[in-house]
Amino acid sequence: MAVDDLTDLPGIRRVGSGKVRELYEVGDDLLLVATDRISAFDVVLPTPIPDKGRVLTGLTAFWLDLLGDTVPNHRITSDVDVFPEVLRAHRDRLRGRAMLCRRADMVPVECVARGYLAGSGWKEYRARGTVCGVPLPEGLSESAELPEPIFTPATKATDGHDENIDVGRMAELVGADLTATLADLTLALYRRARDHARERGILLADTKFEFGFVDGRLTLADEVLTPDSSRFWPADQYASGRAQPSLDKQYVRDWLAGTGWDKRPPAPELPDEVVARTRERYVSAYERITGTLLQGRPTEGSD
Ligand code: Q0T
Repeated sequence: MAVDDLTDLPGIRRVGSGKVRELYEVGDDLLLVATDRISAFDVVLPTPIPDKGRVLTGLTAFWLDLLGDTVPNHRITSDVDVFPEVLRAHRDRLRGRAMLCRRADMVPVECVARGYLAGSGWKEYRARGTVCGVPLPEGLSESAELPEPIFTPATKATDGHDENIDVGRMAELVGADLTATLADLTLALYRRARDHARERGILLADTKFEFGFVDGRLTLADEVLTPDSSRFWPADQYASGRAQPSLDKQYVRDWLAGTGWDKRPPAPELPDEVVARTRERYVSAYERITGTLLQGRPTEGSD
């Protein structure tokens, strides 16, 4: 069965589109929809991963429940049965994948917390001994755990990529008080999530939060602590001094690398086995983190 990519909900205005998500306007509110699309090496692949959208929306909902006493969030509901009447015709397509949210006045900075040295953090550290201008001890190796988690804000550059900034620059953009508040909040959320994940055998290397204001109150928005906004590493395979395998995408990355694809679109179609194994990675990440089965998951062979 071809998996529906949810880029069109007839009669509902689409107000945003990302590599793997869609944003719709519903009255005064927004509907955030996670599709089954997957990206690798910054390119959206032509082959969807069944259940990926439900895994990501389910993980966001789980973390919002866990972290709800630290900060208010934008969620109204992810229960399609109580969505507004205008969405009734789309209920079955949206079930499990969509979250109805309050519209927020977004803070134009991505709030990143890092507990380990990976990605752009490792690159900057290797070049300058700092991450987002924060000086770090000498001699850290790739993927090393930092002495303390650090706040490393970023802005969306015009090319769509993230550009790391230092907190001084963030203060120029949004003010010193909000910068200090968001740094503290980001680190508090990171620590709680990191501790939860670690108890379940998963290292949360880093994660990105987005905040906004709803009725003047600071509010956590966007997707939260998903594999698309975070680096999750299997704890039992962790060793510093090298890049870590990704909990979710490693199988896809390894297969793509083995094809000799040059990382320019279009990417090759994924074979069924790569799709099945990657889907299993997402579903088992969900089940490990939440301690519950993904509701309504079809049994093997029934689809
Ligand atoms: C947003 C106002 O568009 C986005 O992803 C692509 C589909 C991300 N994004 C979210 C917002 C949100 C949220 N979440 C909100 N509650 N209020 N804007 C803007 N961009």
